[in-house]
Amino acid sequence: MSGPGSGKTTLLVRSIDDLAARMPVAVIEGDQETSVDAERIRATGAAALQVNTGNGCHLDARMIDRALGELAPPPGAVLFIENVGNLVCPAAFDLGERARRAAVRHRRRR
Ligand SMILES: Nc1nc2c(ncn2[C@@H]2O[C@H](COP(=O)(O)OP(=O)(O)OP(=O)(O)O)[C@@H](O)[C@H]2O)c(=O)[nH]1
Ligand SMILES: [Mg+2]
Repeated sequence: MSGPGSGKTTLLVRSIDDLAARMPVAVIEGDQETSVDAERIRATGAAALQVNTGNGCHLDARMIDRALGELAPPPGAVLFIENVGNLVCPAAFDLGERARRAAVRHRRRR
């Protein structure tokens, strides 16, 4: 979770590169409209499902339940959830996650 454009998908892609050889990885991508992020994740070889929330500014547990049924990750898989780029709404909703992480964008050195 974190604000729009702060590096959530970039961090996930990099994490999958590090983890994929050791365990299956699946990703639920929350976004208000597009499916671009899920395509970026699938390009790594990991399973990904886009959940579009439309006017909604966060994912909820029911959306995760539905998406999990569709993704059907194998036992032992690690599941990442990228929430909608919004630092306010997602904080109040329990998705059943074990841990939450915020992506913080660092300025690149010149
Ligand atoms: N300088 C810098 N740029 C970054 C960093 N992480 C990501 N970016 C760039 O920031 C832009 C947005 O990154 P994304 O990973 O798409 O960010 P996001 O949080 O998933 O964006 P949304 O899903 O649209 O909210 C891309 O152009 C990335 O290349 C970082 O640590 N430093
Ligand atoms: Mg993203």
